[in-house]
Amino acid sequence: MSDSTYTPPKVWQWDSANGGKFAHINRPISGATHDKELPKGKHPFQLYSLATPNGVKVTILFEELLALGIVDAEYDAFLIDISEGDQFSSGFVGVNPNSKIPALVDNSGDKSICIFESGAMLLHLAEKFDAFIPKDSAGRAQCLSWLFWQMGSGPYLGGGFGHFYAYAPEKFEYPINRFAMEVKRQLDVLDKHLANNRYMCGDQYTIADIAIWPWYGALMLNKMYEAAEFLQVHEYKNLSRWTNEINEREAVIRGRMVNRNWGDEDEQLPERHSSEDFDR
Ligand SMILES: N[C@@H](CCC(=O)N[C@@H](CS)C(=O)NCC(=O)O)C(=O)O
Repeated sequence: MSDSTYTPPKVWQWDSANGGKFAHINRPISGATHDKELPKGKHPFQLYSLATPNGVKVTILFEELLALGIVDAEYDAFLIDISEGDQFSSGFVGVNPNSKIPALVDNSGDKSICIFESGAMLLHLAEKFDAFIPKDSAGRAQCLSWLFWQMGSGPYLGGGFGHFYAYAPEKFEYPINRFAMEVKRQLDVLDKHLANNRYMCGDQYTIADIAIWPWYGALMLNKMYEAAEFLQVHEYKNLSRWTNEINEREAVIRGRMVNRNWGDEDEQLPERHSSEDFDR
């Protein structure tokens, strides 16, 4: 059953050569590795990000707000290449001491506000523009429950399942089994909920959908870890219906492109400074 003969030493040691695909950027210490200011554009919001699922949540919300005609939600999106260590610049760490994309600066008021954690950004923007969040307290509580569900559950999919299934230097049965079990359970939670709800909060499309779709929708569409067959995602019919509906939204198509610097050329927009950038 066990693949491993590893016996932990009394004291953990940092072995920088043994961390899998991201070994070269992972460190057991926080803080900046080099001095570099962040670039700044002209819009009220400055986003520093990459088109991973956590980054895409925020660009989808910006594009949805702009699609509603909310021009005050204009933003500049600068590329942070995490494989190059851009998240460890002094400028980035100044906005997000946790050195992870996305990081956002809201310059729309008298004072600049720095925000880190994608869920905090979704809530900040939804409240600021009074959009994509239910107004009644029961609906709002439901929306926040699913938003925080995603923030708590996503790491089992990404850091757990995804890491051991796709990125670890070797395939180990124990962690792949453990996290595949948990991810299947999560998919079933979503599927059962969506059997009776068009979106996560009933008929209203909200930041809960915007948080969940980039992770679980991408998995359903086989755009994540190439794990659709392994996890038999076609079994989750309601989740599949929801995934496909959101996948067709114009703002979602745009949001997925922003800060993407890999894959199909016509699906990439590494930096975004205007709606016209999508037409070039
Ligand atoms: N809980 C955070 C997670 C952010 C996160 O894990 N970002 C990853 C990319 S998806 C990252 O920047 N990794 C770089 C690193 O770990 O050095 C959020 O939702 O904002």
